Amino acid sequence: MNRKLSIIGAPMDLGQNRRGVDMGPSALRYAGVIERLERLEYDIEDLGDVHIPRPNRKEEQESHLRNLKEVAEGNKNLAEAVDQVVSSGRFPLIIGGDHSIAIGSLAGIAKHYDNLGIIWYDAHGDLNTGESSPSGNIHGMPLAVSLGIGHERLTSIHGYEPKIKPENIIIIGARSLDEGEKQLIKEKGIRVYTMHEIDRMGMPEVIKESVEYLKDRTDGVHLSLDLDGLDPNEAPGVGTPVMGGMSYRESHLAMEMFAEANFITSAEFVEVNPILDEKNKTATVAVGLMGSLFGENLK
Ligand code: HAR
Ligand code: MN
Ligand code: MN
Ligand code: MN
Repeated sequence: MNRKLSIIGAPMDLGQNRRGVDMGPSALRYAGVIERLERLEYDIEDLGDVHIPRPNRKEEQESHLRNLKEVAEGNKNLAEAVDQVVSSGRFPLIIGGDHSIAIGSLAGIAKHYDNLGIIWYDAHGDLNTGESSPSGNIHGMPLAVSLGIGHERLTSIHGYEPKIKPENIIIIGARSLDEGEKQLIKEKGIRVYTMHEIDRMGMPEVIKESVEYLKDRTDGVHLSLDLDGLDPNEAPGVGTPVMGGMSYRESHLAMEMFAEANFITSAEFVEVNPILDEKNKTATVAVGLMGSLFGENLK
C-alpha cells in the first residue's frame, strides 16, 4: 500500500435532493479519520475541501438532470485536485459528499491507468442516464457517466472519455436496480454481486473472486464505497437507505481482504449524511472501515 495519503473533501449535496450530505466530510473528520490513519503510520495530508458551487435557485433548471451545471463544475474542481494527488505519487482518499462526486474522482484518477479496476460497493448501480433515471438525481448516474454514457457535460469532464471500461467494474451489494440499469448491466456485461449472491456465496467468496478477477486484468483499483451499501440498521445516516444490506462485519471483512490483497490504489467514501444520522454513527462506521482498508488488521 502507498504510505502517502492525501485526503480530499468533496462537500457535494447537489446530486440528490436531501440536504446535509455536504456535511459528510466534516462528519468524517470529526469521527477521527486523520487520527485513525495516522496511528497506522501513514504520511497524511488533509487538502481540505474542494469548492462546490451553490445551486442557483432562480435560474430555470436547463435539463431534468438536477443541478447539472453545479454538479459538473464541482466535479471539474475535484478532478483537478485528485489528478494532482495521483501525479505526485500519493494515494487519494476522497470523502463525500453524495455519490455524484465519483464522476470527478474517476476523471482525475483514470487517466493515470490503462486499465483501472472499480469496486462499486453500493445498494445501487448508479448506472442511470438522464433518460433512464426515475429521479433526475445525478448521484444515481456516476458509473454510467464514467463509462461515457450520459450527458456530455458530465462525460467530458477533465477532457477525455470514457474513463473506465465495463469489464473492469465489479458492483457489490446491489439490491435496488432500475430497469434501465439492469439493461445496461446485461448489455455491457458488468459483473454484479447482488445481495442474493452475497447471501448464497458468502462474503469471503465474493471478495476472493473479485480480487482474483481484478488482480490480473487491472493496473490499479479504485474503491467507491457508498455507505448505503451497508444495512441501514448499521449505517442509518444515508439519503437513500435500502433494507437488507451488507452487515458491519461483512463490510469489515471485505476491507480486510482488500488490505491483504494490497491492490487498492485510490478510494472514496460517500453518502454520509450527518443530519439523517444517529450521533454520527455512520461516519464512525465509515472511519472504522477505512481503518480496515488501510491495514489495521495486518499490524
Ligand atoms: N436508482 C435511483 C436513482 O437513480 C436511486 C439512486 C440512489 N443513489 C445513491 N447512490 N444513493 O447509490 O434515482
Ligand atoms: Mn451510490
Ligand atoms: Mn485510462
Ligand atoms: Mn447507493
